[in-house]
Amino acid sequence: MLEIIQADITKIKADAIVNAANKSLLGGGGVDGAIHAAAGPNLLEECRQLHGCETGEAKITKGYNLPANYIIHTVGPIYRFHNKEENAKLLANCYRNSLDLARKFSLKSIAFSCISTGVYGYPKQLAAEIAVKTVRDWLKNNRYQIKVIFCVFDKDNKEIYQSLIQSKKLSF
Ligand code: AR6
Repeated sequence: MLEIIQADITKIKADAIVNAANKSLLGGGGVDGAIHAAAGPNLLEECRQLHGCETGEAKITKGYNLPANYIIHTVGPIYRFHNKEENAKLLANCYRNSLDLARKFSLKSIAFSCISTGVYGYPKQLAAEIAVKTVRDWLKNNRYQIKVIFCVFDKDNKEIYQSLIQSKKLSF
């Protein structure tokens, strides 16, 4: 099941929310900064034990002061560092690996932020197409029941996701 919510992801009560982190996993700006600020300092403590995360990979922590039980930290590609195909592959890996972790922890709901579409510079339309296609394929291939929320923050992403989720046909 897919859903779009326009909200601050730190307010969402899902089994897990997905953070758009950096390779250090030690916090930053954007959604990462908001999640660390809302979760509290114990999150940073746990993140220090994880020794970073490669681009496209995902790691899980507790949610601490958040309404969500868990935080899945994934590192999206920095758009200018890769060609179009590499970017697409790395971004798809973020969604797939996050969903694999959710299944491993028997989670029943997961809210994704729009990974890489802020300071990492991924064009929003392209990123959303990859997000929706990857999640749909994963749900089809895994036969695992989980509610997937796309948590959009800005108006552009809201409109892009709404039109993608209405139409089954994607442009690739
Ligand atoms: N709730 C939901 N979405 C949000 C929130 C929020 N509170 N705040 C921002 N967004 P970004 P990236 C949206 O830049 O591009 C950090 O410094 C935002 O509108 O947070 O993957 C990390 O430490 C955008 O659509 O993440 C990394 O260094 C989306 O979240 C770097 O930024 C992602 O924007 C990662 O860059």
